[in-house]
Amino acid sequence: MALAVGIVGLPSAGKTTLFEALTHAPASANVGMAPIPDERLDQLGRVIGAKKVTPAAIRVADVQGPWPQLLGELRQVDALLVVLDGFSGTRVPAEDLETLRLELLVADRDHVERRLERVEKQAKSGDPQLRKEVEELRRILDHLDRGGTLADSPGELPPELGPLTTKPLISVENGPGGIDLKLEAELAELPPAEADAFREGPSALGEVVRQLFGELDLIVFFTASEKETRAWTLRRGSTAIDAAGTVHSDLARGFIRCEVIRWHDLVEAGSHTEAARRGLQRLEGKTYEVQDGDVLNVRFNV
Ligand SMILES: Nc1nc2c(ncn2[C@@H]2O[C@H](COP(=O)(O)OP(=O)(O)O)[C@@H](O)[C@H]2O)c(=O)[nH]1
Ligand SMILES: [Mg+2]
Repeated sequence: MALAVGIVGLPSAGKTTLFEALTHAPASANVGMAPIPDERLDQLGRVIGAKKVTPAAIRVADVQGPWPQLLGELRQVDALLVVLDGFSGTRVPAEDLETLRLELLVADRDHVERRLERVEKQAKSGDPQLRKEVEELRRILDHLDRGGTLADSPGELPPELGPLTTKPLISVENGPGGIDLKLEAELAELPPAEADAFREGPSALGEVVRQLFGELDLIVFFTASEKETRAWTLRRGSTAIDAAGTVHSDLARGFIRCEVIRWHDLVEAGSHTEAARRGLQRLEGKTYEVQDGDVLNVRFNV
């Protein structure tokens, strides 16, 4: 499952506009994939002569609904993307960001409190596991009431909690002081080269995506064949077998070993064969830690 990002912000701040700009999907979709521009992938595709070049993507949700339901959905995502109205002249973006942070803090406190009430009732049965959770939740609530946050709460958080305030949060100011999202949503309908020519440079949304990558601690690896050359995301620290599973479960199941070339070596060599001849291709096993920019070819047998 691809990593997911939820868009939050005040009504009419430009959430759906950002969704359209990132995913190139219609506003009615609510969930879409945001392709991640990557110059390395373009170079690889050209050198390989790939018929199809597929960028890596992050799932983006333009979360809808009344506040409680919306918060429930946001607990499921990996990061939050906040849109701040900087175009209408009626809002102060920095203040709106502060308000939202407070709302998330309050929502997390309420969430802990409600869970504590529920688990306290269940713990009357004497189940030691539940009693332990009651103690943990009381300790956390006490920490929150002293002005702490879940992010700096000592000890482990119960995994069922799904906190909001510990998620990476990236804000986008919509307007002349930040990114003109309305323009970006319109340009998303053009081929990327034409859009770049129009704004005389790459989209500032690329920077937002890069920030997300950093916050989520993601790396990119590539698979490069003539049929399809493709970029994939992976959590930093993942191994060759994780990468194989990202491409297809069969590749992980039947994993034998994997050939690894640095993307730049492959571009310079011009082909897998030439890279191998130059000794730039390595053979690695399941536990190899995949590096950002690796081109992988998994040998497998099912
Ligand atoms: N002028 C201008 N209008 C914008 C901008 N971004 C969004 N809008 C308009 O503001 C309205 C609300 O935007 P929308 O994305 O639907 O907001 P949401 O309620 O947060 O999803 C729409 O009519 C947009 O076209 C912008 O950067 N400039
Ligand atoms: Mg909307």
